[in-house]
Amino acid sequence: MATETAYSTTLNPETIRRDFPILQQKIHGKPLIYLDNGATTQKPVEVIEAMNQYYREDNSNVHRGIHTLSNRATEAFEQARDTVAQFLHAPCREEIIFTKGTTEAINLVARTWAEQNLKAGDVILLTEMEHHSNLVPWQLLAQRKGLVIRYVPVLDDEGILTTEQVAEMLTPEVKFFAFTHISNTLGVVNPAREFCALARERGIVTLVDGAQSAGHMAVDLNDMRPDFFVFSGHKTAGPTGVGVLYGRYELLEQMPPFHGGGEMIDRVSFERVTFKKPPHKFEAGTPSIAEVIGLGASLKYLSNIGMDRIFSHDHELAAYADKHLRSLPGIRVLGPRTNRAGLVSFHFENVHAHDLVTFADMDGIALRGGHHCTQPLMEKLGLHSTARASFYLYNTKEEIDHLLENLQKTLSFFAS
Ligand code: C6P
Repeated sequence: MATETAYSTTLNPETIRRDFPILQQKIHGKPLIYLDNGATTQKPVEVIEAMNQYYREDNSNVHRGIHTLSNRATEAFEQARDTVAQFLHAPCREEIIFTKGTTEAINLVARTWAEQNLKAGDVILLTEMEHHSNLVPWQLLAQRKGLVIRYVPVLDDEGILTTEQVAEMLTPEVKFFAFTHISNTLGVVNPAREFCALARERGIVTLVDGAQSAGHMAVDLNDMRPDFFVFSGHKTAGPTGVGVLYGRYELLEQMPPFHGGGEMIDRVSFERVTFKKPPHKFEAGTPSIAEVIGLGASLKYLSNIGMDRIFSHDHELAAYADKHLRSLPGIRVLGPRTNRAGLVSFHFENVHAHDLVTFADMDGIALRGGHHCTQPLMEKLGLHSTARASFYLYNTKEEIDHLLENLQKTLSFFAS
């Protein structure tokens, strides 16, 4: 196997790896090769330290106290909101709502904006490549309210969706269009700006699922102009338990609250309640303070490296893996041949994905195997599961070479 170790980008994964303590370990006696970044990414020292510092020095509740610790915690928490707004190029900081993650953010929109604005017979447009998080909340809502769901079809293993396909399906009955920015199973990057423009021209509200994109490419909401954009902190080198809902302020102002409780109210009497303005209207109760601070630190870390450089690096690794994987006998590789985001899903006729993942683990390699929470897409493609290698800024081509060697060993084992 030829190793083409040079990188066309200026990002040096060998230096970056030093920032990630978890990568310095061995699994089954072999150096850890972490290729499950689509599920969750590893955390740099900066993030661990930021959370550590909060608990060691500033731990207190936010927005409530007048004492010094509470003021410090509130300041750090609200600074993280500024960092998120800057990171996404959001028009204003009040449009950034902290949630538990992508899943909660989508459920928030389903239970508030969509609950209030969609009526029986209205159509929600999704795509066939959506993660269950961007399917199930809409199916639950459709059942409750008599809505119709239509899906932009995935036509082949490459899975590229075109603006022509989308334009054709954005008919007058469609009131809402939700789609993933990057498919977690195919690695397709959808043209979010173009899809949002098509919907906007027709007065259709959009939600972009940025779970796989926010940590991997430059996102400019001023340019993309979605109505809602969501992502999870744990996939952007940040902690679990925190995510973001960006919502256009005009919509947020009109939406009813999601959860009721402390923090989100203006005044409460025994008879009635009035609410704070966004974003606080949607942040009931004590938030995940350390996690929000950790998220801010992760976005600063990524920004300092440069999102365009990270995307190029991820893409280069995925293109390298794609090219070499395709030379393995009996393999079926999903996703586009060009412009692939940093992940590759693949399937072998005679070896189950769970066996591939188990054998990879024996060599210290972390892959994901299964349906990747995209069961309808799998069914459409006639598959039950695939193995998936997903890359990030600390991964190297040498690691992919190890994966290829490991897969060859596994194939030989099952062939004998
Ligand atoms: N995909 C994967 O291994 P949460 O769990 O809320 O942080 O993210 C959900 C989610 C939503 N949309 C997309 C496109 C996603 O990829 C994910 C999470 C992980 O692919 C876990 S199934």
